[in-house]
Amino acid sequence: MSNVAKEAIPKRARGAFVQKAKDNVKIEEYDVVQPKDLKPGEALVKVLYSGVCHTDLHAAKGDWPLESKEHLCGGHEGAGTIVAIGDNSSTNLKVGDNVGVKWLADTCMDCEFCRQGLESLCPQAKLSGFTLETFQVDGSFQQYAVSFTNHLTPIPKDMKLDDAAPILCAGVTVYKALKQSNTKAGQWIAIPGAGGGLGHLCVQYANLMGMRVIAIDTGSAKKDLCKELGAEVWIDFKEAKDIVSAIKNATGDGFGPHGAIVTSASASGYEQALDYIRPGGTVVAVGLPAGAFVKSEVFFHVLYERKLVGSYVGNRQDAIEALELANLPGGKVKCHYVTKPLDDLPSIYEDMAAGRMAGRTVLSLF
Ligand code: 8ID
Ligand code: ZN
Repeated sequence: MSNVAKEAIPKRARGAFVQKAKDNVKIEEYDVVQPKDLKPGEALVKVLYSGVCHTDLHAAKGDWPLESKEHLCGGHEGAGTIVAIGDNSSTNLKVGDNVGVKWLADTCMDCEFCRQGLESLCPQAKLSGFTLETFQVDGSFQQYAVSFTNHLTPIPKDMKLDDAAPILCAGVTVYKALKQSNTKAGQWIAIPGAGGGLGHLCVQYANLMGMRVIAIDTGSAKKDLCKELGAEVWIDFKEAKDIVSAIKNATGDGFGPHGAIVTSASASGYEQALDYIRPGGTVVAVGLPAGAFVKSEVFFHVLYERKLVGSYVGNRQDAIEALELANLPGGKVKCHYVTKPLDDLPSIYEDMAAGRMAGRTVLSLF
């Protein structure tokens, strides 16, 4: 069969699993789905690298008002090579292609939302490493992952797979969120969570789009990273006495930033976002902390024509564009990451929960 790689596909491989929400993550062996068992539209991906997103930690902790799959293998920033494609699949992808496994593993491609490129809103969306009800989809914290040809993202041939991995979620999400903010070149954008996985990429995409960046996070490692990446203003949310005034004054005219991309993984990052946004400005909600609410006094919300927009990952085209921008010569957008083995995932989750990680951690699966 031409749709199966020549290299041997093992019967067993290693992955990271959470039995049920709130359990510890464990590294285990599992049965690899064999090429003959793939359905049309499915592909087997040999995952070389996977970024670790705070979303995986939220899912493992059961932070959200949604149930996830039992015996869940997380991960949705996978980068690897296709080793098999199900018979009778209609796709331009080929065995040997480098591809990305992102959060949106598959959508119906036929509903009103898919037709408009709003694939994240498809009611039948299958989510890598989360999965609702009947759609059981494991993610990229495993050496061989079944994914779907509709939504696998082609990775440019000359792009390193470990560089590409974090773009599949962190990159595409902030790239789309920046577009949603309607902030223009020369205008100010505030980024709470700027030193984290999403945030530090947001600083770079914003710079590339010509925006002036106010980075908000805490600690010297994140400060140094944000400054190095081109943030014009740094505000430490733990040290600032009056964070609303600090952010409003950062723009020089006291009106505050035109846009804000909230990538904070804690509810506190949301509390004052609508208080410091410039009149007419847009707050884009991206971070998904447990039990968080955004409050805005209706009187001032109306008077200052404030906008609050939710933004959820991106569509297939956003993913391709985000990768292309991260692969530009000169490296204007480049994920800053440390690479660790799969076995380190439990301690990576501990560091992430404690806010000790500047940038991203990328798992090496082999
Ligand atoms: O599609 C989406 N909307 C989407 C996609 C991917 C991820 C949403 N997310 C969500 C994740 O589920 C998570 O809630 O975005 C959030 C950030 O994910 P991440 O970047 O992977 O997390 P991180 O690397 O831990 O970074 C979070 C940063 O927030 C800072 C932390 O110090 C850390 O650097 N932070 C916190 I916690 N509270 C803050 C505050 N009050 C804050 N920064 C500013 N102000
Ligand atoms: Zn993610």
